[in-house]
Amino acid sequence: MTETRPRCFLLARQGRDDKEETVEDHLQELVELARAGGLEPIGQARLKRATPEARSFYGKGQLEASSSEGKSLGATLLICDDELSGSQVRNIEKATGMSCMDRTGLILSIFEQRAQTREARAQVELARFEYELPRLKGAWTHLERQAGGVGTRGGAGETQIEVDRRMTRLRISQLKKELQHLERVRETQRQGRVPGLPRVALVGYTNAGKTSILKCLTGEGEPKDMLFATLDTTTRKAWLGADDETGAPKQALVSDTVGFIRKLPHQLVAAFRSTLGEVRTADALVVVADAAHPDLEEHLKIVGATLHDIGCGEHPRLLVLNQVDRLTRPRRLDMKKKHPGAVFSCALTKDGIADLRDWLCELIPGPPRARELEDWERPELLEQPS
Ligand SMILES: Nc1nc2c(ncn2[C@@H]2O[C@H](COP(=O)(O)OP(=O)(O)OP(=O)(O)O)[C@@H](O)[C@H]2O)c(=O)[nH]1
Ligand SMILES: [Mg+2]
Repeated sequence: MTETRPRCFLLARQGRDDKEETVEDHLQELVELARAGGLEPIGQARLKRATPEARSFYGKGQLEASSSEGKSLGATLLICDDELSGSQVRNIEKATGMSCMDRTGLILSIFEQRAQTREARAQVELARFEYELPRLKGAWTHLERQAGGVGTRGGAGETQIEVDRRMTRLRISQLKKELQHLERVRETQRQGRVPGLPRVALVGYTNAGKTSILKCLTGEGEPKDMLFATLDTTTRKAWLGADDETGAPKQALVSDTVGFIRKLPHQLVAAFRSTLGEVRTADALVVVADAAHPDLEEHLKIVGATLHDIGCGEHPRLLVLNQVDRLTRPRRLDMKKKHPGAVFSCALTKDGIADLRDWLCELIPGPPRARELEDWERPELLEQPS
């Protein structure tokens, strides 16, 4: 039996200063996000509009044209690349007779489908409630009425919308408490790790090859051609070589992490505080990027800005330009000029992984260097008490 996925039609606004190809690239990314969310994108439209329209964001005429094209192709859902308010979503649904979801809603639903561990589920649930809280208004306006002070409702005069907001806030504070507890557990685990091993986090745009690099370094990890395949942080020991003099193993703890994306919903960044704690507390970051992606430079900027937002702007880092097997030779040379400090890798053939190992080795502290003792440390110089 073949699985039928709900069909969707994608929309993105092109503002006065937006280039056509940029909006097309963003729509292409939305296609991949929709697929990752279990939907079947069947068409898309770039809607020119200098400024968003307050009621329906894209304007009635353009919406009518797009929705009838979508419906004729069997779509029941509109996915919008732009962030919409709750009332704009409802106005679009009313005007088109189709369901509507914005980019943040779609990313949240991918995370909801993928979250497996208790921590990831709690983080995603928290992000969902934070997203829904300001959108509750209106969803219940038809029910909004004064309610007397008995039962689950609060004091006299609390309206349905107030009850909903109160319940949502209550759940948000429960989830935050649960996450604080899980964060403490994580911190204890972190402290229990082998001391002295450098800790390195693999970070980068989603689908760049972080898990593939983890696999090259540690033999573990399941790469997938899919946005947000990894949600949970996995930490594994990587063997980097043996010390030339002592023969002792050189090792590092490498963490795979959730990918970043353009307009990563701020609710998710906040909710993934604890998971991203692995990045914050790492000794160094390995930024993995898909060198063959047409939007590489934009991806790098987004990764840089996201790292800055989560407080890792100053961490020592190495850029790994991965997937170089998909680059033509001239593009490769071009890129070497542009990013002279980067390691060029192919996770499929393990090309460049030795260079990455070398860099990681430099993070390993050598044996403590002999230093001259200061006077106060030399008992023979201390005056004997008389
Ligand atoms: N051709 C080629 N494909 C690669 C390379 N590295 C990874 N891939 C493929 O790219 C896809 C994504 O790889 P992942 O390692 O899962 O990427 P990720 O960064 O962990 O992605 P998320 O966890 O979804 O954010 C997979 O299909 C990999 O097989 C490479 O060097 N060359
Ligand atoms: Mg991954």
